Amino acid sequence: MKNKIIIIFLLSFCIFATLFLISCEENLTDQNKTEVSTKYTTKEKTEKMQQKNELQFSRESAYNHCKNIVDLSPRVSGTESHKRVRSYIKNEIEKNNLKIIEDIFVTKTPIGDVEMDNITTTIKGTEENGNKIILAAHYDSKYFKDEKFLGANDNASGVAVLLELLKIVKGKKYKYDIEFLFLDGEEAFANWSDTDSLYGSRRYVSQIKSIRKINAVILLDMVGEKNIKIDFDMNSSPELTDILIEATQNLNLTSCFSKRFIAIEDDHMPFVTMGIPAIDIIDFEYDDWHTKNDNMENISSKSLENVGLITLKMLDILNK
Ligand code: 1BN
Ligand code: ZN
Repeated sequence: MKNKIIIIFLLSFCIFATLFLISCEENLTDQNKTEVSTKYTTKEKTEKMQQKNELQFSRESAYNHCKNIVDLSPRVSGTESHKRVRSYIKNEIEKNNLKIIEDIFVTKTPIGDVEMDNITTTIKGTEENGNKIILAAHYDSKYFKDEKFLGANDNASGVAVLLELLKIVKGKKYKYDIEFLFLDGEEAFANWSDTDSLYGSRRYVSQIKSIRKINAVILLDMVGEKNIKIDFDMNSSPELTDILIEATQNLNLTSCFSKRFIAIEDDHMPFVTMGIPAIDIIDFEYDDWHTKNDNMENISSKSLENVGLITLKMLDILNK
């Protein structure tokens, strides 16, 4: 009987000791976990994920960019609030440790001389031959004399997708350079015409040294509307429309296409006219186009994400 008690006592001791050790180890692991997660700042974590090519397109982050830009808006070229949006874009580029190149110029418009600024940054490709793909979006908003026009969809949405893509493209190893081009002065100040519109893109193409170095231009405009329906733009280069279709099919996102075929004049036109392949990814059927209701209520983070994913897939195809 005495022996039995001793054995039971020893067994209980062993079980208790084992449970105690396991619980200590779990605490230690939790502690280590906290150490790892507090060891790095958000910026450092992003950099580490960029290096490992682990970053996913974040629809929340794209939506926040859109909201932040709208909160700083209107973005009429030449105004103080436009300057604040310029700073926001430049700050986001800097956060990714990339070099900002600004082309600040003054141009004649129907409301007088206006200062504009095309902002670019480039993520180098592995081939190092200077061949590039341009991802573009206009960041100015349309001027209205007596109205505060926010341009959430037109085109804070396109800029927001590009800013989120910056982070992801930086972690990829593409063959070609990827240039991010934040265009100014897309909107007309009075009536849309050859001379009153596309100020930034016309200026950009006037400075191109070799058109052969630009493999493709992908323009994002009005890409944030709920239930997005991307139009088939007949002014876009057919080879890039084919790639857009391939990318969208690949991602099972063909529901993002409209059934409309329309010819759109937008920032891709000066490139197309020069013989550079360019495409406008745009959903032009927008009830609140150029109205004061073009606000965040119309913006869907899902649409921003879908367009971001389609653009990334197009980059994969173009870099094959
Ligand atoms: C797109 C967004 N555009 C202006 N804001 C270009 C455009 C102008 C497209 C007129 C169609 C008609
Ligand atoms: Zn517009």
